[in-house]
Amino acid sequence: MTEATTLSETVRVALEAGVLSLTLNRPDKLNSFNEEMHLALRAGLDRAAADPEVRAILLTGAGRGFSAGQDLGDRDPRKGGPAPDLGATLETFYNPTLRLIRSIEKPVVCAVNGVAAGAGANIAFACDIVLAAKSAKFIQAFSKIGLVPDAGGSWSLARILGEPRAKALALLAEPIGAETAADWGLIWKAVDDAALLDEAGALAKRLAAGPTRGLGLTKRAIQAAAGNSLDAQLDLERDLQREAGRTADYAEGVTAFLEKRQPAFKGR
Ligand code: T3D
Repeated sequence: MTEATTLSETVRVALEAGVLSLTLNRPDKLNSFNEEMHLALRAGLDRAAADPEVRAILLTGAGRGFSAGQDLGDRDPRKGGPAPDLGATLETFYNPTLRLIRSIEKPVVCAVNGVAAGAGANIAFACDIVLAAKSAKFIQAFSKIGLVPDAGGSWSLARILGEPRAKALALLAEPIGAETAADWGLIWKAVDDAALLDEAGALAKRLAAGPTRGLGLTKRAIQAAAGNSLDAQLDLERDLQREAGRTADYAEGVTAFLEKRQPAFKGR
């Protein structure tokens, strides 16, 4: 395993077997986001996008929580001064991260190791495959402090759950457990706490050994589907399949099938 050089301890970064692990690391604050952690996570995601050695990303949290969203200590009204421009903080910090997670054409696996609240929950929901420890909880905490769901939450909750459940979660800020989140289709699955990191790590390694370009194009196709007509999606599939069909991994996949052996994909 190579430890990447990082300017901040707020996100631990490690590369092993093509998997870049990004571990949110402010455990005494339940990995809530301050500016330093935002920038460190963004740097990790930028590296994941650019580095051909990285073929899958694993996002998790250190300690007993995944992330409690925004660090409210940085928003303390008792310190005085004008109200913060939260639109600006979304534009500067949260939105670029959300856009990166969705646009990186490599699988992003999320291992939710404990409570995920506010933007912490919605960052998890933006990832491609989400596993959660059975003890983990997801909370749309925003309404408790007078805010609206952000970090893509109003979009992902409404799309995944439909309005009735999305509104109830957002308006009531009641926690739901990992098994309910899995039953409702918010995450891929809930696993025993002790098995979470092994299972998520194995899944990320499996994806990292896969046909990276094809997996990335698959991500693009599925994300485009909700906004496309069937006609537009069929056109997109044609174009993406043309691209996938020109990859070395496609040739390797078919050759391996014909030779009755396992393929050795190179991510090209
Ligand atoms: O501001 C902008 O830029 C706009 C963007 C907003 C995005 C958002 O995410 S808004 C939503 C912010 N998050 C919350 O409102 C959640 C606040 N936290 C909680 O409700 C609870 O902590 C949890 C339900 C997540 C967990 O509860 P519990 O009982 O398991 O833990 P705890 O005791 O509340 O927290 C443990 C420690 O973490 C505690 O510190 P202490 O007392 O041991 O020194 C607590 O203060 C700290 N902590 C938890 N969440 C945050 C936090 N510190 C700062 N900011 C937090 N969000």
